[in-house]
Amino acid sequence: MTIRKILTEPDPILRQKSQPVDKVDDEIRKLMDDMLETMYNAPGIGLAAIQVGVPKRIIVLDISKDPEKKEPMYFVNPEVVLTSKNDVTYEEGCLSVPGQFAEVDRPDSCIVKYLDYSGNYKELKAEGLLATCIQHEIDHLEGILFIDYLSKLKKSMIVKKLSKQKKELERIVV
Ligand code: GNR
Ligand code: NI
Repeated sequence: MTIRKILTEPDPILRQKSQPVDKVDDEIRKLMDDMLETMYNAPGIGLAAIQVGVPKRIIVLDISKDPEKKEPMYFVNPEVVLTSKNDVTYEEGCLSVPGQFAEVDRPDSCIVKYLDYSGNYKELKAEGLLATCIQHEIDHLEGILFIDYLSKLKKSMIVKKLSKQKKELERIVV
């Protein structure tokens, strides 16, 4: 397993729409293993393939509170088939928007269909943090970041800050 580099805003790759996977084979499983290791290393509770620069419809999650007890979840070609009418507000963060957090409203539960690590068809009813995370990750597959839901002013302040940080880093690295 390999830790891959996580792309950060503003990076145009993060705005690409990811393409469906046609077969869950060993190459896809290798990618999912790398994504999981990259996510644990960050650390984060979810990761979409596009965050490591791969425009495929794949997400990994682990929302278990105990870092000793790993509960990895893999979703290939995930699709929300139903969302509840009730919204819930969570303070969201994103590994591609480092150090920035903001409240976002999303449906508090949803039903998702997807292919698992073995390529088998599954359906899952997600609630609470899991529902929020799955929706956050599926947004990545459409090129959407949580900052897109904030006011223009809040979003532009965050993007400005991140651009500045990137430029400063480049100056040090190069
Ligand atoms: O690690 C993460 N935490 C998080 C917290 C609240 C809502 C969503 C998330 S997902 C994020 C990891 C990430 O960027 N996934 O795309
Ligand atoms: Ni994210």
